[in-house]
Amino acid sequence: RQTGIHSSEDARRLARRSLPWMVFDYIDGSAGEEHGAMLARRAIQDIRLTPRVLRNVSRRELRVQLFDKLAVRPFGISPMGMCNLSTPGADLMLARLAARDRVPHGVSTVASTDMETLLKVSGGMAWFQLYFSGDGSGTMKLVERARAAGYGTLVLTVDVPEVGRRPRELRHGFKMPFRIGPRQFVDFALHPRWSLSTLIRGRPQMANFDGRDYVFDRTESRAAADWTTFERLRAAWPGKLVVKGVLHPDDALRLKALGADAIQVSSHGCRQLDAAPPAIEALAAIRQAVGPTYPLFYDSGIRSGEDVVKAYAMGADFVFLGRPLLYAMAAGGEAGLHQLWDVLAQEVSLTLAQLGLTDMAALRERALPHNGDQAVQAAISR
Ligand code: HOC
Repeated sequence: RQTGIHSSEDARRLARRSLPWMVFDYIDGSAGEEHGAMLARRAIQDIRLTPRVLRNVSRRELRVQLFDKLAVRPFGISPMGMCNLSTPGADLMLARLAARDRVPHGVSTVASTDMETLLKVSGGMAWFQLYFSGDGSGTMKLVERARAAGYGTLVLTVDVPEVGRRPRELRHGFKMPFRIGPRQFVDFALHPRWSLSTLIRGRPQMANFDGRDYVFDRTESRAAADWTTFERLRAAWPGKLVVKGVLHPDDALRLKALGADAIQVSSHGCRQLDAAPPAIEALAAIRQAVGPTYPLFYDSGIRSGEDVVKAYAMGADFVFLGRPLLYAMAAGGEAGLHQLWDVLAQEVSLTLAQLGLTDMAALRERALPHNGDQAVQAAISR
């Protein structure tokens, strides 16, 4: 089924039409005045990649080695809360896609489907994303549950000591899980297709977590997490531990020294701090700090295959996307998701061809702006 999605901006435009304002603004909104989100996008847009010619790029490889698995695509699925707000069954659509393309599927603490089901449906490709939550024992209960379910990788999100203020969602009275008052009622009534398909199944719930501390004044334990908390978690978790939400090279170095298996450079899609630096610039600085071989992942502001390539050029070993996938599912369900996914893969492949490269590893090795290689010039210009 054709869904009219030829770019993530197409998906966003269609999602804006189909979703209630409250849901669209929850997904689309960022912290504060959203200036940081705009700068983060601009920093990615401003990276220039110089084409190289006559290099026989007829066979191009998009597969990427990721820990002990070979991902079929060089990008994966970011953990996102309450995905089923975009369309019913969204979590399962993402899990099926992860199983098909052997890419990691971030399962959020605040997912709307339980972590056990998602691990199964993803064919073992799910990674459980952990917030420090409730009292410390709540966190450990989730860790134990993830281990019992068979998860091999934990993604610890460290950039939410408190949940960021996103005025757009607050204006609509968005809460997790949301309540339906008079304001929402009008919004839902004006979006009958979404309301009939979604609300008829009951409001999407948080399946792993009761959400008691999502509200702003009961977050003591999450805000109190410190390096000792991290060390305790590292000691308690035998599997891979990815730490997500790092922007400072010193934090990255300390996490590396304390045994994090990988760091995910991210500004949480600029949903946490309007003043955050563009995450793509932090990625280049952190790559310089941690050296060429330490695993670095990236998310925040990726909207196209060219953006994926740029993130690899700036030092990423793997890239994750969030919002565009939600837009695509809101716009066209599972068909919309597949259509955008294919667009992204085509864009990556075509970009490699333009750059005279045949695989992502070559790009990563050659394209860092500081390593002096002539194959690709990737530079941030302002
Ligand atoms: C327990 C804290 O990642 C978002 C979510 C934030 C969820 C915080 C839940 O909306 O960006």
